[in-house]
Amino acid sequence: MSQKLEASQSRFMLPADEVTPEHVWLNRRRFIQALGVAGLGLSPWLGGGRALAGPGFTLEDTLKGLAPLKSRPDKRFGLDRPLTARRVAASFNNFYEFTPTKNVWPKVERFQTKPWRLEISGLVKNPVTYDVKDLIAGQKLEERLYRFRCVEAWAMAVPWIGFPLHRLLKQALPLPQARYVRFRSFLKRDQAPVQNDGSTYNLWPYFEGLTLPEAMNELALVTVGIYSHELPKQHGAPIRVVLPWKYGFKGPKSITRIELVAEQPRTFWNTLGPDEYDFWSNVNPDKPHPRWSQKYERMLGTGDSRPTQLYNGYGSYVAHLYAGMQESDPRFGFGKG
Ligand SMILES: Nc1nc2c(c(=O)[nH]1)N[C@H]1C(S)=C(S)[C@@H](COP(=O)(O)O)O[C@H]1N2
Ligand SMILES: [Mo]
Repeated sequence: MSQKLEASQSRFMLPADEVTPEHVWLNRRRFIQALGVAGLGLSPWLGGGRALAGPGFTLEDTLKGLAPLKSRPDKRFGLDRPLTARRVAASFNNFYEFTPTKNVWPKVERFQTKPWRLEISGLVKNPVTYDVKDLIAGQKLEERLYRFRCVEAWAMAVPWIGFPLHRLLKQALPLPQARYVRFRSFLKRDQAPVQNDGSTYNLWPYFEGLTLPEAMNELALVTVGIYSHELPKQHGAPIRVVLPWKYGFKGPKSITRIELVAEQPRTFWNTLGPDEYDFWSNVNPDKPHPRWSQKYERMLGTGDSRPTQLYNGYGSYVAHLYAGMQESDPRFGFGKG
């Protein structure tokens, strides 16, 4: 292991890294009480409980055996808050293919993420299908400390490892008609229990989309690791998208296809709940979700409350994408302003 890697690892060994899942659970319950949020869709704070791993399957099992990844720290992305502890981030997730609760890790044991193929197709000159292992081996990886904001008002700050999405798109050579990008996650009904139950959010595989300029933005990260290692399955192994200026659901996990298209694509949550989850979904404190305020966010693990920032604080990178629009423009954020 390189010195650089060791140094970057020790940076993350904060006291909070010892926080146990029990603390997470307690904070979560406090959080539920504080917000008084209930309902369907993206707000099932109430789900869960400690669930139902196979006998002896532990959170530790989802972290052990992850290969370390070499990366160069990208110094442009400093944080205004402490990193979320590794085990906290790995034990409070949204991954509806496995469960509508936050307790995803106990459900991923059977999920096979190797080998994995990723197709880049559609309106491109150079369609290509990568073996993800080779794709990762062939990239210069960067480590970026990003804030991350879920539409449900929880937040974290984590060291992702990946590379800019624009690299893949440029290699594929988009045709002039390509104006949007559509992402598709996996379909493995035998490994993802909710995909197999025939009812819950029955629109699989998960799909998302961006405009091509959004996808080409420097911030849009093809993500293959976190905390100096490959992604644990609950974080969307082996390859996912992270868009730190948008609500978390815009970044699909465990993707299998990136397709360039001419028309604005439909998206999973917008199709299921068009009044609540917009195509744009840029983080905006002044656009409440129809069922809760977006003024504040709660940090996972510590429970700290912080004011939400427009574009999650990344306006210097992305505000130009939405320049000139009116307050009422959904690109500015969604909800009853
Ligand atoms: N395929 C897929 N991708 C997904 C989701 C999902 O349910 N399925 N949930 C989204 C939501 S709502 C959030 S907040 C983030 C959560 O990422 P994390 O669990 O790594 O924190 O993943 C996003 N990507
Ligand atoms: Mo989310």
